[in-house]
Amino acid sequence: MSYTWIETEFKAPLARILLNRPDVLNSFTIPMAEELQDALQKAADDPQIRAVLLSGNGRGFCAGQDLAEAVAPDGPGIREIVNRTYNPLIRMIRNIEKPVICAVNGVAAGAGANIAFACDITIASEQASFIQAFSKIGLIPDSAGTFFLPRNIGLQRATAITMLGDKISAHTAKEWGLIWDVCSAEELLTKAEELAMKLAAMPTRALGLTKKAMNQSWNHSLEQQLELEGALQEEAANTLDHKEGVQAFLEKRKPNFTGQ
Ligand code: T3D
Repeated sequence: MSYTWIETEFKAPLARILLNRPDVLNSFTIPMAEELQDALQKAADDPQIRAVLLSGNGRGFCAGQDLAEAVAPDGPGIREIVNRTYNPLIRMIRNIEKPVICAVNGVAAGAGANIAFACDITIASEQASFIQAFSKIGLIPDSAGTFFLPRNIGLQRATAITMLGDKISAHTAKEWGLIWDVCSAEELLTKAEELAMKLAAMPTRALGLTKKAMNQSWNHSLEQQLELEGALQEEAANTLDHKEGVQAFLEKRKPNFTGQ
C-alpha cells in the first residue's frame, strides 16, 4: 500500500510513522486510519523492526475524528467510523509485541489524545495539550478512553476531564501519569528517537511479553496474573536474548541483543 496521509520510514530497527494531514491537525479519516493500520501491521510483521515511533506533522499531533467526514451525508456512519478507524488502531497499538513510542508534538484532541495514551511510552512537547473533546460535540469518549483513563488516573479525574472537556497541559498529563515525560519542542523528536533506539536495542521478545502481561493485568485476579507471568517467563527464558543477557552478565560485557 502506498501512503498519502501518513509518512513512514522503515529503517531497521525503527519504524517511524508521522500522521500527515497538518492542515486539519492530523484529524482522522478512514483512509488515514487504514494507512496507519497498514503501517503498524508492517512494523509488527517485520522482524528487523524492533520499535515503532509515532508522531504528527505540523503544529498538532491529532485532533481526533475529522468532523467533516463524520457529518458527510454520504459518508460512513459513526459506528462504521469507530469500527474501522479507532477500535482496530487501539487493538493494534496494544497487541503489537514491540514498544510503540508516541511523541506528541502539539494538540491531541478526542481520539487523538486517547491514541497517545494507549501507546507504550508517550512523551510530549511543552507545547502539547490533551483535550477529551468528545463531550463538546455531544459524544462519549472512545478509542478506549473509558477503559484507560479511570484505570490510569482514577475515576474522579477521568470523569472530570471527559465531562468538562478541559484542556490538560503536557505537564499535568505527566504529573497524572498519562504520559511518561515532557521536553521542549526542539528536543522532542531527538528524545523520542533516542528512547525508541534504546528500546529497539533491548530484548524485543521480552518487551513484547511484558506488554502482553500488562495488557492482561487489567482483567486478571492476582492468582491469574501470577499464572500468566509464569507462562510468559518460561517463554522469555527460551529466547536467545535471555541466554545472551545472562552470558554477557557472567562475562562482564555489554549484551548484544538481536530480538530473537
Ligand atoms: O464519527 C465520530 O465522530 C466518532 C469518532 C469520534 C472520535 C473523536 O475524536 S470525536 C472528537 C473530534 N475532535 C474534536 O472535536 C476536536 C475539534 N478540534 C478542536 O476542537 C480544535 O481544532 C483544537 C482544540 C483541536 C485545536 O484548536 P486550534 O485553535 O489550535 O486550531 P483550529 O483553528 O481549531 O484548527 C486548525 C484547522 O484544523 C481548522 O481548519 P481551518 O479553519 O484552518 O481551515 C480546523 O477546522 C481544522 N480541524 C481541527 N480539528 C478538526 C479539524 N477539521 C476537521 N476535524 C477536526 N477534528
